[in-house]
Amino acid sequence: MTGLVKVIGSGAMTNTINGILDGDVMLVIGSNTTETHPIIALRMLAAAKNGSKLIVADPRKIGLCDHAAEWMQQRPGTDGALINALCHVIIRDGLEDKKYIEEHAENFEAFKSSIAGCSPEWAEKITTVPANVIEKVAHTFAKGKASGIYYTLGITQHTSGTDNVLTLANLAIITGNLGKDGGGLNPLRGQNNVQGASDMGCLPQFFPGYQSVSDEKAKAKFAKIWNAPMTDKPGLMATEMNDAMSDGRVAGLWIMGENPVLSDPNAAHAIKALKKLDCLVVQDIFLNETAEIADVVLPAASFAEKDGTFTNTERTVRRVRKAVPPPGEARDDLSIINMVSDRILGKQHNGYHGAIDSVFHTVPPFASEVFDELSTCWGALAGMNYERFENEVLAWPCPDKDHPGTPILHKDGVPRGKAWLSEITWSGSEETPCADYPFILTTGRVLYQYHTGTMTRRSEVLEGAAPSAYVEMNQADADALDVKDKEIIVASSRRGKIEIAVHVTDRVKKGLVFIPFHYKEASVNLLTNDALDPHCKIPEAKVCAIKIEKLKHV
Ligand SMILES: Nc1nc2c(c(=O)[nH]1)N[C@H]1C(S)=C(S)[C@@H](COP(=O)(O)OP(=O)(O)OC[C@H]3O[C@@H](n4cnc5c(=O)[nH]c(N)nc54)[C@H](O)[C@@H]3O)O[C@H]1N2
Ligand SMILES: Nc1nc2c(c(=O)[nH]1)N[C@H]1C(S)=C(S)[C@@H](COP(=O)(O)OP(=O)(O)OC[C@H]3O[C@@H](n4cnc5c(=O)[nH]c(N)nc54)[C@H](O)[C@@H]3O)O[C@H]1N2
Ligand SMILES: [Mo]
Repeated sequence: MTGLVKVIGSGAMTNTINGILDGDVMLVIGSNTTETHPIIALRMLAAAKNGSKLIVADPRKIGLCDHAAEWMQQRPGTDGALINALCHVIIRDGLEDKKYIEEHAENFEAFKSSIAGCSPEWAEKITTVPANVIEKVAHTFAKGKASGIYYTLGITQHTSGTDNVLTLANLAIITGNLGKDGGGLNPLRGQNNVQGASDMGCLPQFFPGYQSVSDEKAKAKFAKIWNAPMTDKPGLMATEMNDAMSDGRVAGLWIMGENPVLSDPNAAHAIKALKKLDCLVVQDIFLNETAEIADVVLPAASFAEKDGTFTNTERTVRRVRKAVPPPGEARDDLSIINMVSDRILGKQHNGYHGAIDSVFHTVPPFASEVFDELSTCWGALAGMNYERFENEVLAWPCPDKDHPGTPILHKDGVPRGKAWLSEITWSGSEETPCADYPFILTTGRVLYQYHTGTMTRRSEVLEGAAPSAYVEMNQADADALDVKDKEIIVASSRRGKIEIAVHVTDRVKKGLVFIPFHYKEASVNLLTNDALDPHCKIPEAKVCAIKIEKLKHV
């Protein structure tokens, strides 16, 4: 993780969405952008139309492939080898940006020797991408005036997720694409405000603004601001909590806006762990599958029923305004937290309704006050406030009231001084196909559904467009299994089994199947592997081994 922070800071896009139009090469790797970030995909398609070369690296024939100059169809879980080979060719053929490396990078010689063996022929054996395609892509990327990298879960949801990101950082650095319009290293973040949540400190090792809990200075600073002693021990990552619940280290859990019963890999293990808790509190806008097994359910208000800010993938902070009051006894998340913490501190609200503002349904401190406090804790937000949001769109860092914000990061070099070139040895997925479980299963999303479907499956239009679960399978595999399109089959892994309809398609190659995780009636997370990346603890949702059998009618 430190390596990652060294290079890319918070994990936001280094560049901007509109900046996609300024580049002349786009490498989109592990991102089904037209379905999962359709607005960003519009920029990519516009750029491609204007002559920017689109390179797609994805094991599935995704929508972008139709517009791509090159498509590398790697075997899932082999990106580390593929990217190391791209870097190998670039250096072998003398295409690296020597001036940038000299001025802005370090550890070049060690990095260069670490990839000496990563020839395109070596990578072809691992990835199945032809060596000549790897060479062509390496040349196109390195010769671009501005080559941008765009990646998401196909890169990160692996036990080698952190390593994969570091190899992409290496590629951006050796080609001098950090801090350049149209270039950069751009993770497209998932949820509308996942960037904001990370910025606020919803990470177990950080105070707000990525200030480490183990940093004495930060600890003293927050102890003073919050007038309370601070710990220097990082908490558990969400993905580490299931084991902690199972072995009794965690006895109570308060979940706000997540549905782990369906979204956690190896869901049966997650459900067992949740059921073992002494107390499970779920705060959600709907009674989701996790709320169904909770001891207490706190009804929350949706985005349209509350005030606050959302920070998007390019670090711009925007106001969210309450359009309608929350229904019934639902309250905005901040007010619920305030009410509970007031009770803990002994402040009374004269019963549930008494002190709640009857018009605004809120309990102080209000969202704007929380933001003001935050801007005193973290220099990157120091120049932002609700007044400025009325007229300006600001990207952090925005250190003072006159600062216009920073759309592109690292223009004058990276925060640590020089960008570190990491020596990464490719390691495969934790579970690979075998005689008993011969298929690689990869999982993900479709355009019309959002995660566990709590919201989208309540919309007739969206549900009508994508109403049921399916497994994408190649014709050759369907023939070998003697199954037909739309036939229900049994898919099972070492962890569980589901029944699901076959969708025969050339989107996947022989040996690979894809199942979206939106559907509770065929919850694919009963099959997936909860093995974690050792650094950032992301689970390996993109690769596990399964078998597929015909459904036997009895
Ligand atoms: N419609 C819709 N949009 C969404 C969401 C949603 O649920 N629905 N969720 C949002 C959230 S929170 C997130 S995080 C993003 C996720 O956005 P994406 O990461 O784009 O979504 P996924 O479908 O999970 O996976 C992306 C791609 O990874 C590919 N892939 C699988 N294995 C590998 C591999 O080993 N290597 C590579 N290079 N690629 C691989 C898959 O074929 C797929 O095309 O989407 C956001 N947008
Ligand atoms: N197999 C597989 N599993 C995956 C993934 C994958 O690609 N494959 N992707 C992973 C990723 S990247 C993600 S982000 C997760 C998503 O997993 P989750 O976050 O668990 O899934 P959601 O369905 O988005 O659940 C969000 C919950 O928040 C509620 N909600 C919405 N708005 C509000 C609000 O304002 N306040 C409150 N309190 N609640 C609200 C919704 O009703 C819903 O119940 O899934 C992960 N799991
Ligand atoms: Mo996500």
